[in-house]
Amino acid sequence: MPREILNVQVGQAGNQVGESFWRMLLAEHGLDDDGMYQGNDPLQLARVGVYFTEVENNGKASKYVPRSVQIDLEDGVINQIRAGTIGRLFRPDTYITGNNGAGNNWAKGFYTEGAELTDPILETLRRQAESCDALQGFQLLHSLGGGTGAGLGSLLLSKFREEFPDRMIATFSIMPSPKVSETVVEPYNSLLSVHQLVENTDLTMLIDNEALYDISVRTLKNTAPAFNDLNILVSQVMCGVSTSLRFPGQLNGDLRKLALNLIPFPRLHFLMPSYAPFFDPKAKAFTRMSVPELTHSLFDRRNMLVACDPRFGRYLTAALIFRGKVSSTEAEHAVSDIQKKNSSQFVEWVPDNVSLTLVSVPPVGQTQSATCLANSTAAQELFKRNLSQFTAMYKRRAYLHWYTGEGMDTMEFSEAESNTQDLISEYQQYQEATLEDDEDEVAEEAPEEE
Ligand SMILES: Nc1nc2c(ncn2[C@@H]2O[C@H](COP(=O)(O)OP(=O)(O)OP(=O)(O)O)[C@@H](O)[C@H]2O)c(=O)[nH]1
Ligand SMILES: [Mg+2]
Repeated sequence: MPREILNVQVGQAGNQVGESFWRMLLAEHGLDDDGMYQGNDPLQLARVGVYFTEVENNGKASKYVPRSVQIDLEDGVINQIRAGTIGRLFRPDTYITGNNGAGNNWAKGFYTEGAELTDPILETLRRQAESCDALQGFQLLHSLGGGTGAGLGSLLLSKFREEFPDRMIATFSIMPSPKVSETVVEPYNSLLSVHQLVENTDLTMLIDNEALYDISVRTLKNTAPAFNDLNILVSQVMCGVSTSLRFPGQLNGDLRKLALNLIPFPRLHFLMPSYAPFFDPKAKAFTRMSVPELTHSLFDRRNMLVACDPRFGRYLTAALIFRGKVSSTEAEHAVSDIQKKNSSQFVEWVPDNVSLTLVSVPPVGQTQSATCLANSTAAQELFKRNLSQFTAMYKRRAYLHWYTGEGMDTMEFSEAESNTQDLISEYQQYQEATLEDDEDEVAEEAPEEE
């Protein structure tokens, strides 16, 4: 019996990414837009219950309904989804909207407009959770740059912790980039969110709009990507990441096992995904990649969903998921080859820190793919980028009145700033830590003689 995940999508980005993700999940599990099974591979249904609830249909074939709640403080995006081709797929009572929006203001999402909506949201979530056999946890989709996904999203995470302390909490969190959006207060909203994510999630998959934009322009040759283009990339990666949860496999079969392998220190639970192959759909000569090529791409910054260079950090851990016909010996060789050739990039004090999962079901329309979730100290680059943009405005107290006007204390800004500084130094500390640290201490006590 697969253990269920409850998806919660909040705000514009959360809901738009969510819509794209659900479309791809339908295709992967052989379901049509009404949730009816049309597939031809029993593996598609073996663990479909992780994300879908099977509903009896008056003696006819079952219908599969997403286990999901769609939330926004304004109703535009949600109305579009509801009126779209998969709008009827979701339970009608799982759409929850407010009227006023949060207008890019984190404080409105967390303290005022959003806080007013938490009771009906939690009521709906409780109902969904109670109808599960064994809920493994929550998956929240949101951007960190706005007011709703970031502010209300953060508030909800703290409520999940309170109400469901023994469930896993994972997020797919979209970091803002000036290449994609021009709103000045985004660094405030995202840093305030990071401050919350450090405390209240078990796993955060970082998705960086800057990286999505670069992949679209450089690799996919799309010079003016729209949100929908970026979101297809995100859902490819979300499907890749969740492959081991959704299909039978040996390793990392649920969120807790995934976290156990990937998170050596509780605060450092920010994972950078990478994916291969990304390719220009219009390029004729798209050739099949070999397993070593696929593996290599996963460690290449151009395939990473976060604009960080892994060569400037070290991998604490990583989980690789190959899909399609991939030989396990070939994959193991490719991975150990990379680790040997780049040994300085992997901390040596976590032996076997790269895990491998193989799933025979490829993504729809492809023969193979590979996804990596990396816990790399290079993630500090992303937090540094956010922190420097935040600090530039915060030291002049720019735009603060919008936040204090909602009852927020500026102390919280200072706390978010110092919590992020701490996070960055923790990454740095483990980046520098070596196996010899202890031996040095021993050596000091008893100096070796030449
Ligand atoms: N990748 C991606 N990013 C998005 C999308 N929509 C918005 N964003 C980014 O998300 C940030 C803005 O957050 P939104 O999700 O629009 O805001 P919200 O959560 O609805 O909050 P408010 O509208 O402020 O109440 C900016 O950084 C945008 O670039 C989307 O569909 N995909
Ligand atoms: Mg919005």
